[in-house]
Amino acid sequence: MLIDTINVYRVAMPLVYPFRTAFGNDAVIESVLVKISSNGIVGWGESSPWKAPAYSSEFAAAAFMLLRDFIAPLVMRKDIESPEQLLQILSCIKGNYFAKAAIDLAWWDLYSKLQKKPLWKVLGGTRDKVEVGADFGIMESIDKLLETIEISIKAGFKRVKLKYRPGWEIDMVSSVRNAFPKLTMHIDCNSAYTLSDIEMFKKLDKYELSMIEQPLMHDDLVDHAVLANRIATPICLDESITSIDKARKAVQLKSCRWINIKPGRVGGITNAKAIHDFCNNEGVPCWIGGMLESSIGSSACIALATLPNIRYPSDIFPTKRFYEKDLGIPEILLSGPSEIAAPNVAGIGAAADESQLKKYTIEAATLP
Ligand code: OSB
Ligand code: MG
Repeated sequence: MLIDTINVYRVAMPLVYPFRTAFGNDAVIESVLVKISSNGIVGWGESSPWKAPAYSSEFAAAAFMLLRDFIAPLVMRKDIESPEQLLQILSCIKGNYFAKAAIDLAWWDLYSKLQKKPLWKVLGGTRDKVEVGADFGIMESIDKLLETIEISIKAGFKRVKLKYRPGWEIDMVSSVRNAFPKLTMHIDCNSAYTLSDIEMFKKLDKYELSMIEQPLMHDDLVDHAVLANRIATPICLDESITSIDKARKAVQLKSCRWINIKPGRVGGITNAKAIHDFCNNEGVPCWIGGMLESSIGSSACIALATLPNIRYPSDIFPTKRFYEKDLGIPEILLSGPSEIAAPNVAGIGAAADESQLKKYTIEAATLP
């Protein structure tokens, strides 16, 4: 697979309403797209670190620049036959997982297209439909939240994730638990807390949350192990797991009982699969997270969610939940209550809609 052309795009995708989390209120999602070509066949990749370095230290403008000035020149005109070879080529760049993920996804799309197989089958997926959950940002009132949860329960969603931040905490969880005693639910703190909040986390134990996602610092493993030892509710790490090495250390330290795998955050599909396989061997269950990607990035998440150690409904959403029109085609649709079908086409299963791409592009580069 000789890579002969590379296109890089930084795009801004307007949301239908702002997404409110512990790290900010966003009305537009900035994402980075990569198109690689080999002999006329193209592969699409996407990764979405967002506009500001508020979820992690990465951000879209920097990822774009890194892809254009360092990563694309490293990959250009190379004959890359295996995912390990791509990792090897990129190994001289430290960190910058989101930027690396965009090219990794494009490589996997192209690779599975050449094999004429869906990506999820190439990866060894064991189911053709994946379970997905409903997810709620911080809202203007508890009543509004309860009303919205009720709608998703009626629509058949099997679990609910609630964004959690100072000012939207125990009272919120207790109201939801009172209204829905049997609901499978968890909270996502997006690293808004420290060990000085242990008493608050202990109080959450009685609400039987299935897990608490990323309570402490975005790059911490040690304090999470301390917290995990003091509370009954399982901890799930998201932000802290940026590599297979971090996953190994988290398991060794007992920092978490679950791992949320996001292909962007860990540098792509090869690393995501490696983390999945490692956790499977260690008996640590996983699920797949997302960054509100277009259907290109979401399709990679769907492929990963077909793997056997994905044991909780994933954060993969139908396009219409966040966007009026998807940047990718086809858009993501539910195939049934709380479920999305893995596509039966070769590759990742989505590509950019050229007119949407043109509309949303902030900057673009072409190599050579
Ligand atoms: O922490 O999981 C997160 C979205 C963007 C950035 C970070 C996160 C999220 C989500 C995804 O929570 C949920 C969703 O896709 O609605
Ligand atoms: Mg999270």
